[in-house]
Amino acid sequence: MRSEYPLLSRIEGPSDLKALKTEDLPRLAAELRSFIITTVAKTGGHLAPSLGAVELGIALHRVFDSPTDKLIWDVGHQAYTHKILTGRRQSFSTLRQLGGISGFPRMEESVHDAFGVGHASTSISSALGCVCARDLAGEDYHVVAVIGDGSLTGGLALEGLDRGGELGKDILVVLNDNEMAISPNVGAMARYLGRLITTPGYDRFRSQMQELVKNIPAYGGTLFNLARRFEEGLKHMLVRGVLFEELGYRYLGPIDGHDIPLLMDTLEGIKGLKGPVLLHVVTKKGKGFTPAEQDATKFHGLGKFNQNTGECPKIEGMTYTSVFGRWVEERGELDPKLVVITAAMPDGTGTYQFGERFPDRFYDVGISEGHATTFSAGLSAAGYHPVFAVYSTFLQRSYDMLIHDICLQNLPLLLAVDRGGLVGEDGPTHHGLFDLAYLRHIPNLVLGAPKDEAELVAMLNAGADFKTPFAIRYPRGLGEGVEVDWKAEPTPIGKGEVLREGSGVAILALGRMVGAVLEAVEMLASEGIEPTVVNARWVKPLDEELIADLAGKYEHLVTVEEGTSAAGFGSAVLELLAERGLLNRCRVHIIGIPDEFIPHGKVDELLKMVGLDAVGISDRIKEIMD
Ligand SMILES: Cc1ncc(C[n+]2csc(CCOP(=O)(O)OP(=O)(O)O)c2C)c(N)n1
Repeated sequence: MRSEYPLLSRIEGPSDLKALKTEDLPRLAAELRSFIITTVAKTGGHLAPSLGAVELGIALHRVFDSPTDKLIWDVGHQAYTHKILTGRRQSFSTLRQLGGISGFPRMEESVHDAFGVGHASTSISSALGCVCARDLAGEDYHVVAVIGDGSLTGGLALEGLDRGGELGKDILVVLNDNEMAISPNVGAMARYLGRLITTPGYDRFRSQMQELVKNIPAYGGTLFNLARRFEEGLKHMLVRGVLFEELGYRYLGPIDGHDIPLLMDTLEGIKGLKGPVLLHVVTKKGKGFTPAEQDATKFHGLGKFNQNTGECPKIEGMTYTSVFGRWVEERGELDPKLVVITAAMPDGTGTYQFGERFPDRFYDVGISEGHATTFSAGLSAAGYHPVFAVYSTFLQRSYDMLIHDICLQNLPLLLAVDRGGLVGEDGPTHHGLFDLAYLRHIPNLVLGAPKDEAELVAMLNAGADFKTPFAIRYPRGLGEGVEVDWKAEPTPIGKGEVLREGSGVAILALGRMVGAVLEAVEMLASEGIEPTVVNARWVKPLDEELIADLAGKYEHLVTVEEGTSAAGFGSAVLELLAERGLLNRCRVHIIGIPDEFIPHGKVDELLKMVGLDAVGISDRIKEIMD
């Protein structure tokens, strides 16, 4: 630790924090900010959320006794201060790197990470579970859920809030309100929170009114009583946090979330209270780093950047996301019924420009993937053409809605499933590895994965006639650099593409694995192995005739996919061949993601680790041919 962090360098755990003088804590906050900025500039990470929660992290660890008291961070992208104060200062430089510490709290990483996170809106429910376990066991400790205003709009958070109010047990919910999700927060709850911050205080109003009526001599008493009744009605309009109060929480705040003494005093006071408490703190996302304060969306989560200017390295070429974004914009021009839905990810899914151009046909519904899916179903049932753009990992939240509200009713929609496959540094909470498995068995759904960005457009064109539920999954990051024809003929549904004829072994590859397989095949040439290579394109419907034909001709059929080996594309091939009685002639080998959670790291490193890079694939084929 360099001497520029004289206070921080003394902190190996919460007890060292407690040993500091209170008046030194603002200086510690400044050191933490500088340390976070310097590190994240090199590693990438969730900068703006964490800069906004520095004082909150300090105050919580000063007042509560982690790990006995449980601090549960929602999403966990704002928890860098918590990590640094709980023994991970020295390893912080390994943030999000392969083998290094995670960007999110993880129970296996530290006893201070009371719950593992990455997806939004889980904190209140998991905290309530801890609360009930504590009470059942007759133990005595505090449980605190820290949730952002964006995450509070998620249905799961509202369910947790509801249960917490009903149970009436001791729990503290700290609402970290910076008026932002990744983009500006949306929804009626966000509007309500905004009013709490800006409306004049109810308490002040009440005392002013009492003073007023008491000073009228003859009628003072009657008026006072009348006023009290009037007040009950007014309370609903003016009392701060009445929504939370009515749900059963004692609402405190809003208070300045950057004022450490105020935070500490308030938290100390809350420790003595019984029942559910909601403390509303107001923070500034990106606090202390001007570029992040000015553009909190860009600095929400990012790769390396210049810590002096905030500039990020330029990306050359188009990403799959940007190709989809441009396609949907062009299609919106041609199809007046096309509507686009995002769940709090207009930038991440590339739909932002569509929203700018067609605001009437664009819905950012906040962190509510389940709602987004059923909302799309409603739009579809009423004759519109919904395109729901969503990350694979977050679509997991919509599983029942996909079955019950979309596919069972056979309602046409286009699901643009972004971030399918390994996503890199965000790690296991964010990899999109389960989608092929959780989508392919749903009746009526068409499911494809393009080999490159040109095929993405052709597949989108195939889904754009809105005849059936239609999902296209594509990876994070740059495309393959091929030219895109925006008017491409629709990819024929259920038809694979033979890319190369060989002998002995046929490889069916899906999505960006096609490129890796073609590279592997080049390596195999020197070994005298000449596989046939097929771009499978569709997981559902499969190109049954092509696959059956290959099974008749080749001794080995290898499937390669960037998704779980269990229940994915390879399994579909295996099921088909078993059903047709073709497995006695041909052996099927499934290359995919093993039955384990894949850690964080660079995508290339992870692909190598799981054997899905060209070398790994060619080694497997060699083994098979031996
Ligand atoms: C279920 C789910 N949907 C979407 C996301 C992506 N996401 C990560 S953080 C975030 C915004 C969270 O906003 P808020 O809770 O207010 O925290 P802040 O970043 O403002 O501190 C979103 C949409 C997610 N992590 N989980």
